[in-house]
This record gives sequence, C-alpha cells and structure tokens, in this order.
Amino acid sequence: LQVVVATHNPHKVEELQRILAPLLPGVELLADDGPEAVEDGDTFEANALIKARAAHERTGLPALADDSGIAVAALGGEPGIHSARYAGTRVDADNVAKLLAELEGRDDRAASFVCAAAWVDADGEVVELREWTGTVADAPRGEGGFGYDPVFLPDDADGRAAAELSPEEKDARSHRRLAFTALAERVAGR
Ligand code: ITT
Repeated sequence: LQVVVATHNPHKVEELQRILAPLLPGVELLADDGPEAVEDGDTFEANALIKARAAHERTGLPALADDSGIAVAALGGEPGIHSARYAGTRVDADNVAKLLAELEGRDDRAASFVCAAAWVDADGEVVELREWTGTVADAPRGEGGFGYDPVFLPDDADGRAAAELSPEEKDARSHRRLAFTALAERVAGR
C-alpha cells in the first residue's frame, strides 16, 4: 500500500518514517510534492485534516498529515497553531528567540508539544491529538531534533532538552509518536 505523507518539513518526514515503519508494516511512504495547502483552520486537528485532505484529493492515495507546535500556558496557548511562523519567518532560530523573549523573566514556563495526526482515504477521515508536557528552558541547548527542541525540557527527560535526546529517546516519548500510534490503531481498527 502506498500512502502519501502530506508534509513539506523534512524533519517531520524523517521522524515519521522512523515512527510509522513498525506501526504500518508493508506501507510505502511517498513524499508529498504538491503545493502547500492553506492551513487556515483554528485548531491543530483542523489543519492536519486540511493538509491530508488536499494530498488525498490530489493523488487519490490515502494521505497522512501532521500539524504540530508548542503551546505555552502563560502565553494563553501561543504560539500553538502559529508555531511555524511565530516570529514572522519560518526560521527555527528566530521562532525560538521570540519565544524566549516573550517568556523573559517569567517563572511559569509550563508548555506542551502538541501533534495532531490525520489520515484521509476514500473511506473517510481520522484525526488524533496528543501532547508531550514539559517546560521552556532559559536558553537553547543540544544539537538534535528541530524546531523548538533546543528549548523544550520534557517532563520525562531528566532535565535534558528534547534536542539533547537521541532520536530513539525522542521517539519513545514524543507528541508525534503518541499521536501517530493512536492514529494507526484507529485506522487499523476500522
Ligand atoms: P508542514 O505543514 O508542511 O507539515 P510545518 O513545519 O509548516 O510543515 P506545522 O505547520 O505543523 O509544520 O508547524 C510546526 C511547528 O512546530 C514548526 O515551527 C516546528 O518547528 C514546530 N515543531 C513541530 N514538531 C516539533 C518537534 O517535534 N520538535 C520541535 N519543534 C516542533
């Protein structure tokens, strides 16, 4: 079975290949080479479905999508669905710098990584959302991962930043892993 992965983010593709291989054995994942869908939904779930729907309609194949970000309680959930362009650019370092500036001097640094995983095929639509809880660090650390990983201190990582975890350690805990595991179970059970 061929499944199109409706993301243009190469870091997500890499993580999804690792996560999905054992969950969907025998499935061949195809990169999405279509235009970027307009993510104008109000929620992670809505935006994941918009991306998966567009890829399914264009290719006729089952499509998977990931909409994700970091939600900070003291910022009312922001950057949330705006995480990719928080600083007005798509540059990870700019987004991280803006987040640290917004939280400058604040004690309440609780945050979650959030992932909505969507599947769309001829039989319908499935979406699952999961969170990975933690706090925002005072400064970036670590070389692994992508995006906000250098400033996210997961509650279950012994004080290390997500960017200081090995790929296997991140996969064992991440919002992406939790959401796609739940999604795969739903799709398999239909
Ligand atoms: P696609 O829409 O093409 O999938 P995108 O990068 O635009 O790619 P999103 O709109 O879902 O994806 O934005 C996700 C944002 O959240 C982006 O800034 C990422 O860097 C960040 N993010 C998502 N997952 C992350 C993770 O596991 N670690 C660190 N940052 C993450």
